[in-house]
Amino acid sequence: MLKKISIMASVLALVILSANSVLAHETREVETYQFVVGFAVEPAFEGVKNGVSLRVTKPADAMAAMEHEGMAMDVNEHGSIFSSASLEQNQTFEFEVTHMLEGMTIPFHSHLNHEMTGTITVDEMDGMSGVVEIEIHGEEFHPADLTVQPDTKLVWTNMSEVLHNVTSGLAPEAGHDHEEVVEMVPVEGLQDTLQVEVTHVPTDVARTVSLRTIFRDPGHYTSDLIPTAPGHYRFRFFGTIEGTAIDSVFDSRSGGGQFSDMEAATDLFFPEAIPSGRELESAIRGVQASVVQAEDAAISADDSASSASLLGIIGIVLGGIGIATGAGSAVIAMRNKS
Ligand SMILES: [Cu+2]
Repeated sequence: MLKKISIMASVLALVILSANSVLAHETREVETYQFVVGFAVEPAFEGVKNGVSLRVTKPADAMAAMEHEGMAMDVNEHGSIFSSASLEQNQTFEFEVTHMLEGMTIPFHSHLNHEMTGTITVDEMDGMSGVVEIEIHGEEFHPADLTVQPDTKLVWTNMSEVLHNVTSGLAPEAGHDHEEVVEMVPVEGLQDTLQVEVTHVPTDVARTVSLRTIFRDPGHYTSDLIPTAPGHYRFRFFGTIEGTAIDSVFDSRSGGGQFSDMEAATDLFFPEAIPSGRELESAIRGVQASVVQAEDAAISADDSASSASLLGIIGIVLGGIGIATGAGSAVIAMRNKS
């Protein structure tokens, strides 16, 4: 299993490396699940509709997946029917022969010594039943080739001092390291059990949003969001998956994580720069402050002439607010259209 996971990890690493330039998402094991996390749209720019993207998969239990999907079973495939942990001396591994295997011959081997092989032929009419013991010695299985009926329980016991394992399928030819790809299946229904807290880290503003499914993309979830400030974002997923408690934090790049930071949109505007919401807000605040100053000045002014000119200034300033607000609505309207 450890080997499987490490192979899976290296396969994933390859996939991630090769896709890195396109998709800067972080892939991580969370409990027994695999999370792929990032912004729904990357590169991510402030002011543009985006969201949290979460994909959750888990390793397919080979048998369960086959029963579920009625797929053809390849008993020769490495580990497709069973694969034990490494067995120390006197440790055992059990496998109960199911009716699905009727009529098949399942090869098996010790994954730690590919020279050691055997076969299980399943025959309803002619074969051993009950509990069948197989001893693992230094160089071979005793017995190596057996015929059993469905419902027979096979028990392998490692009699030697050497670590052994029992894996179904054909051992790859000596000298060839076999490749294993663990099939991953989507985990569905998480919109009901998992939430995400989105934090804009520089301002420490957080909001918890629910996840929604994506049409025809099972196991992939998103939340709709228009990020309005650039920089480091943090996604914290919490809740449960299939009864397992989850609380997992993912940071964007500048926080040491692997998915894209939110980038300022300034450089993309053409031909006119559109101020961002936060820029408009601070501009309006500045104008408001000027109005207050002007009012104070008007109140303290003695002669009516200067009052009049100050009132004129207030008028200009108020006009400025009108323009800024209008621009803000225009920006919002434009962004809604896109
Ligand atoms: Cu093997």
